Amino acid sequence: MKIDFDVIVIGAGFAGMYMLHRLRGLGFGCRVIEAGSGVGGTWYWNRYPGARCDVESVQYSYQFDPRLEQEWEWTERYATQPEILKYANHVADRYDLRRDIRFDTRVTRATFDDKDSVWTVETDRSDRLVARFVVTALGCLSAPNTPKIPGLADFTGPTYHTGNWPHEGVDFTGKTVGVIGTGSSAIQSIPIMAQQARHLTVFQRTANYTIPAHNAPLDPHYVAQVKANYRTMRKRAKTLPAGIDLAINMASAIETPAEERQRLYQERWDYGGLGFMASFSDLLLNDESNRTAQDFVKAKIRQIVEDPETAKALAPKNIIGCKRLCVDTGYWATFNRPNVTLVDISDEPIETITPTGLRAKGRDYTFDCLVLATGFDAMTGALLRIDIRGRGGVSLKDKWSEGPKTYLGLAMAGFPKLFTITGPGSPSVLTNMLPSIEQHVDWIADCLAALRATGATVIEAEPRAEEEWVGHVGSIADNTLRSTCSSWYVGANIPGKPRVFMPYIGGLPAYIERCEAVVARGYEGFTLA
Ligand code: NA7
Repeated sequence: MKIDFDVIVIGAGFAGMYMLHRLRGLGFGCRVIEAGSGVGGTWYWNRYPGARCDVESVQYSYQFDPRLEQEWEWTERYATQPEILKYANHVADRYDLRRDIRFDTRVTRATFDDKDSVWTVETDRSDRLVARFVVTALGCLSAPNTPKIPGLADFTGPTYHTGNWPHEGVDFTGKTVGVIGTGSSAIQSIPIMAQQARHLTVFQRTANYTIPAHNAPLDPHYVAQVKANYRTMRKRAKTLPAGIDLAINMASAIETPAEERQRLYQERWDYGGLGFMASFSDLLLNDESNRTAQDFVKAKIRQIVEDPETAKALAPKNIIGCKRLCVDTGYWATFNRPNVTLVDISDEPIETITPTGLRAKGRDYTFDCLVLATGFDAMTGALLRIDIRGRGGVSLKDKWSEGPKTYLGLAMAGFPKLFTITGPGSPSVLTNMLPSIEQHVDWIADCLAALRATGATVIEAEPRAEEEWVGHVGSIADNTLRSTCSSWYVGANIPGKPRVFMPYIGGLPAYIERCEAVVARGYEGFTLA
């Protein structure tokens, strides 16, 4: 059988780009297939106004090449989507990656051939490529969720999804706009859309927590200091659960005297960002502790939002940090604007989209443009959009009918020679994605090099190892409050999706240790042939 490539990588976001770079360095013949017209993945598609990373720019970057670290200049504490996309393009140019990436091409099917032990990858451009190995680099939040609200196709104005935003941008000046959703994408974009629109109506199903970003241009002295100490900072970050270098207060919230607790929350609030959840170490372990953080933020909402009814509706009812915490610039204060209306739809779903707006709770709302800030079919959606068939023609869809099953989020029993970068069952979305991506890519690259060195041509996760890992991922998730609410972490945002806590919550250090131990024990839990 003619083999086209040693490895086919699906996706040219940060994961696919670094995978290509590593494989090339090892002398493997590699092709990356990418649906978009450019690199960047998430940052290629999510071009909605205000899109930023919620991890600070100096940390949300590659660390594999110190020269890249030193030469790239981030301009703001939290990088904007255009700046991150520029960085991705810079990386593509700097390492001459594009010549091995096939753009504007979507993989539709990947089939394992039991006899020849190869994968055939098919695309929407009628390619049929044969590879020894396949690596998926599809991103965790890359299959946009368009809810099946009746009448959606009847809306006569433009409809935009935050996860697939027009490249030329959208100017809402003078328009009336309806926004469905109050997740991170909505929380980032609403303040900006509100400045442009004649009127903005926000339809909120679940009120969400957000912490101010206090974003600002980066101080050159701070940047110089980071650059001088990059190795130390990166190393320290890898010893912390989220792979982000930030100070975690190991005290318990509930055991800290109220006044001191308040002072610490205020300090974190003033500093801004996701580090708020590190105010105390038990916020996601203890209900009572969590409530103290909820109360702090709810008091802030009441202080900022002038209309008591709106403030009440904006106050989240969930555990803080159960759904992913958001980071904003002026979100709550936006609801003080006369041109912004909040509609609470928590008790009744939207009845229908109409040609001129939507109907909810028996009332008609009209607007010129509709924005769906309705998120993603997270973690599994992008994989399941591809018809992936393993041994004996078994489909991934069938294998995962009760929820995703992987070994380390890296590989699956029955799907030999297929690796998933930041797949379900890995720390992925609970960590800084960049170091997690690099760790996975390095693990996979080293594995392929080790197989080549030993003459092995097949690697496959063993069912027992997979089962044990899935059990472990589930049981540690059950120990935290994070698995208790209806979030995309558990697939609750997608009707009919099995409710399983998908990422590994044990933290990056424990995960890395486990991955390294697996290698040290001769790829324990894998069958090599
Ligand atoms: P999210 O966080 O999944 O938010 C989607 C929002 O859309 C959320 O408020 C949903 O309400 C709402 N939604 C979804 N479907 C509906 C329907 N049918 N009716 C009303 N409201 C709906 O996605 P984002 O894009 O904001 O952020 C994703 C991640 O990207 C984020 O966590 C960061 O990591 C970056 P719900 O909460 O499900 O009730």
